[in-house]
Amino acid sequence: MALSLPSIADELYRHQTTATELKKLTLRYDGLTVDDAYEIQRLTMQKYMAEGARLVGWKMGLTSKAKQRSVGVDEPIFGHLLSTMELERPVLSMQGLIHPRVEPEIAFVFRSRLEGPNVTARDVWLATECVVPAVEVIDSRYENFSFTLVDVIADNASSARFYLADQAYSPYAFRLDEVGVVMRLNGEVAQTGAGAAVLGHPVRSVVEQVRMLTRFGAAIEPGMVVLTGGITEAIYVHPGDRVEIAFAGMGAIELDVIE
Ligand code: 0L1
Ligand code: MG
Repeated sequence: MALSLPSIADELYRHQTTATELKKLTLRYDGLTVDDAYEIQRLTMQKYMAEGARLVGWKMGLTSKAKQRSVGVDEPIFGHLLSTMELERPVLSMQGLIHPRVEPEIAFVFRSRLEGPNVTARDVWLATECVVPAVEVIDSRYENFSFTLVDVIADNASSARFYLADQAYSPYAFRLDEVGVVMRLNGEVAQTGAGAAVLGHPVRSVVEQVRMLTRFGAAIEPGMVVLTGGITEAIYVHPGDRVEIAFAGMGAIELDVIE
């Protein structure tokens, strides 16, 4: 089929806003590149922003070796975080979602701008206001949660919802690579992990985020949040579920899933 990035963005927007699955783009369009996929992502997000959503930050995806292996890549991807994706309370409604999964993450919140190809971990620490335990809800719009790299980038890296815990911490309070996480589903341990699953250390994820944004002429702006990537595998959730995520030394998030 002939390639028209705006019409592919229209299609994805329609499926995202109606919570309906679609067939992988790469099965239907020849020659889609990673750059095309980021352009489709950008065009799709512009539609939400034209409707009043605000860009509040960025998310890194495919930051663990396990996830990279599952998609057959060796580098991460990024997506947009919009104001409409943020949960004010730790309650996840299934409305507007297809087959959501949740994963624990560490979020960084920034006080100053970060841009450029040569940003270092030290620059990131100096620009960081605080770090916050977070949960990301991913919800691929593709059938069976199955996609290639290009598909998932076009679909805004599967972003759906996110929640930041009430308590923020100094970025110097803990070794974030050593923060252990236990995720329970309805009282049973479902996943365990440590911050080091995120590119070795979550700060590396922010460095990588800035490097990738620079390639696309974007930056981390003051006040923005960055979700650095899943500390464990994501788990499927259904109405009635309760997910408890304990971040060692950083408190816990209890997320209730409703219809
Ligand atoms: O946040 C993530 O790592 C998800 C990136 C996209 C892959 C997926 O949907 O599992
Ligand atoms: Mg994630």
